[in-house]
Amino acid sequence: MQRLSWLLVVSLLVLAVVCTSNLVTGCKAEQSGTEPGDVIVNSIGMKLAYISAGEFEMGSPLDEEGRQGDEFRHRVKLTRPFCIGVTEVTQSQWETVMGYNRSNFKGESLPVEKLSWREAVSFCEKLSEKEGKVYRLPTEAEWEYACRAGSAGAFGGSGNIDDMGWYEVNSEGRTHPVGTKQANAWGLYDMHGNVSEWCSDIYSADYPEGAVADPAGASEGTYRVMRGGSWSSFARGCRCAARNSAPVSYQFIQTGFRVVMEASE
Ligand SMILES: [Ca+2]
Repeated sequence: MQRLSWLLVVSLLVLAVVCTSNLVTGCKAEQSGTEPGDVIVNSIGMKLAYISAGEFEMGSPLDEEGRQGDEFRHRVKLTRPFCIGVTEVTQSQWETVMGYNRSNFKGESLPVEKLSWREAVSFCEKLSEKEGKVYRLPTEAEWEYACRAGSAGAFGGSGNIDDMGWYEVNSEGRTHPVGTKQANAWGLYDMHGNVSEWCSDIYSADYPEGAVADPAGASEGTYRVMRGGSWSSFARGCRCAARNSAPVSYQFIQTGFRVVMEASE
């Protein structure tokens, strides 16, 4: 009888360990993302989509309408998966982390704007400390990969800028709450228009001539990249491949950002 009791206790212990490890595995998968489309939510309510490593054609074809000379098409490989903000950083999220809000158009769910590249980097550093994860600005290549979400055309998603973004024709001269136009194929909103978005790269008009892996921009220079166009841009400035840049201290009422959280592989 005593042996039976011991067997029962041991069995229950084994069962408990198995159940706990399953829970931990499930929780980890939920937190770090396992496949494209998986969305996690951090402590300030920011949603981030898991993006797999992969390859794509960065830049535009010669016959794309509105094309500029700094969009040389070349093969880019991204060797690491990453999580990227499903939306631009909102004023509510910004204020929670930074304690102030200088945006021109005021509203909790509006994208934060009128912030310098340096301030965007500072936000990422503070958020990293708060969350215990590595947050940073996307590289220009990560940004375009995420914007295209598998599309080779001028615009992601439906391919129609009017469906996808707030820009000069439909914005009525202001920003709009994030996530109110259609998402692209990877569930990301406002990659075209609303606010243009700071990236980490130092801008260079010359892309690499051949295939590259994990490009991170020029090694020297004073201009940082901004992507996606804004509420005040024409359609051509909102294309996946369209590039813009400004010095690190400049603040525009057209420019905000979204974050990348580094993902476990
Ligand atoms: Ca945008």
